[in-house]
Amino acid sequence: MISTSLIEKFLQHCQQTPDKRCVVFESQTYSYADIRTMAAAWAGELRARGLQRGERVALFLDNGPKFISAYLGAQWAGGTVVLINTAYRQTELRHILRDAAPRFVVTDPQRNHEIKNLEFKIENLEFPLAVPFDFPSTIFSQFCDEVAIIAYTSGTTGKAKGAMLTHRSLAANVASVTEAWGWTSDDHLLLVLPLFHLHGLGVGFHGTIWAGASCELHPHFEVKTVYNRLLSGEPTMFFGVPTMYGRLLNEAAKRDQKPPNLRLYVSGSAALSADTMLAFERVFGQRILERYGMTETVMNTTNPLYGERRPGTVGQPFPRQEARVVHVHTRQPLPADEDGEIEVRGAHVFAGYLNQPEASAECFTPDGWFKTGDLGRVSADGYFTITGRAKELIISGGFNIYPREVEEVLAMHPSIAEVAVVGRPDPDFGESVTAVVVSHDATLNVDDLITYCKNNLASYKKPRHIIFANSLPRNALGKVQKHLL
Ligand code: MCA
Ligand code: AMP
Repeated sequence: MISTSLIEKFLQHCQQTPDKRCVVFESQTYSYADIRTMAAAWAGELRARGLQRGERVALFLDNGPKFISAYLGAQWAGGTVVLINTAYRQTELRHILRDAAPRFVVTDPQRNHEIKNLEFKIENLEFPLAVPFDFPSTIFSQFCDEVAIIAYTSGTTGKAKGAMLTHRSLAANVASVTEAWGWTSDDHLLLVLPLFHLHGLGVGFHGTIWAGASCELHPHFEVKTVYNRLLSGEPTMFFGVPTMYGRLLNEAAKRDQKPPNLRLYVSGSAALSADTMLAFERVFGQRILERYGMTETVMNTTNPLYGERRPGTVGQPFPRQEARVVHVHTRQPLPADEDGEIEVRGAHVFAGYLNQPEASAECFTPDGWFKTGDLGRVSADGYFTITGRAKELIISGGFNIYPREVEEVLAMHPSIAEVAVVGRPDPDFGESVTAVVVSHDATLNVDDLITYCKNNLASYKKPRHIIFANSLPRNALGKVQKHLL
């Protein structure tokens, strides 16, 4: 069992290797000691402003040193961090801020206007902060079972649910990940994923500070910059969603030079097609390691560091974790190669959804297996394959979009009588959002509808295609038959 929390591990590294580089951002290098000082200042500031243990601090920030130091500082001060995607607009923000009721929201001045309408008092702090703070570095083992992070993940009702991850589950996760992938203090991760999701934060950043390693953090994925950084030979690892690998392949076709081998390329958050994986291997000379995770559990299964990385599969459970396939109705475990729903169990699994006792109880079996809602099978030699989803979900470029959420916004439009939202295969994003709309307003314009969605929801949720129909296909019970769309 893991008895150290992430913060404790980070502080140990700060003590042992204070001058080692921890994060590089926009050509500036921050050592472990630098990040510790910045995090301590945030912890002190939050404490000075009255933050109590267990109270929530929401981060509405893009990637950067401010995110990292406020994140570590809030946890160091005993707070729970609420992660917010910076693409979120009023509809999503209002829901999250009401549900999580954070004591503080840390954001940038350019985002104040999004928050202002939501009845939050705005105070501007100078960054970096300079309030001294020194907490003992060993107290965290006492609150390992308290919630470290609340991460919102879309619910089937269209409203996101706050998945509560404890210090213990985060530590169990990162210990398994670093072990499975042989992550050492010599590693330098090229980190371009958003930190407000667990792929970037719980895998990329946590792994870095758990291993006492370093990362090169970018504001976002920009294919030319990433290709150039890979060419430099400096990063030893790169983590991406399949869209990023597809774009890197297109970029390689335009370049004369190919990057030297990295220690490890990892893909996740959405299915990596066997075609992309094999094409990447042909062009870049090495095979991507595909793994499978979700917000509620962070990481579940992985292809091996050494051994066969089997295309189209997500590998086997991480060390100290369990996974199985059960029948979707009887919930009984299935033999190898039979299709069912994937369930996982272990210390890495979350503690439930905030303010949702029923949904939290429903997603666990009495003996502690978490029902992932992902359909799949397992081979006789233990490799898992994801074949579909029991939950209605569109995954576009690694971002989750619940059709219901987009339908609810479109249905409120005065000119729309009926609407159904479905995912369509997309060469870049894997899947893309398509809305089938019934309207009696002949002047209704596609661009106006898209703008309407963007004003209400994160832009990546907007439909990429809008199809007008006279009616929607419905079954005898009146339910829209989406497979016919
Ligand atoms: C951006 N846009 C998108 C997406 N991303 N549209 C559909 N799907 C997307 N994924 C839209 C923007 O709204 C904007 O529209 C326009 O594209 C340009 O925005 P930009 O940010 O420049 O886009 P991009 O460079 O094309 O971004 C693609 C991306 C990004 C780099 C692949 O989507 C990304 O970083 N994805 C990673 C998501 C991730 O980390 N997921 C992990 C969650 P407009 O101009 O109209 O406003 S899952 C997880 O955490 C679990 C643990 C797991 O298993 O990993
Ligand atoms: P999220 O709720 O944003 O954490 O998304 C988690 C979902 O992403 C999972 O339940 C899966 O449906 C999907 N996912 C993550 N990794 C993979 C993968 N390697 N292959 C297929 N689907 C994946």
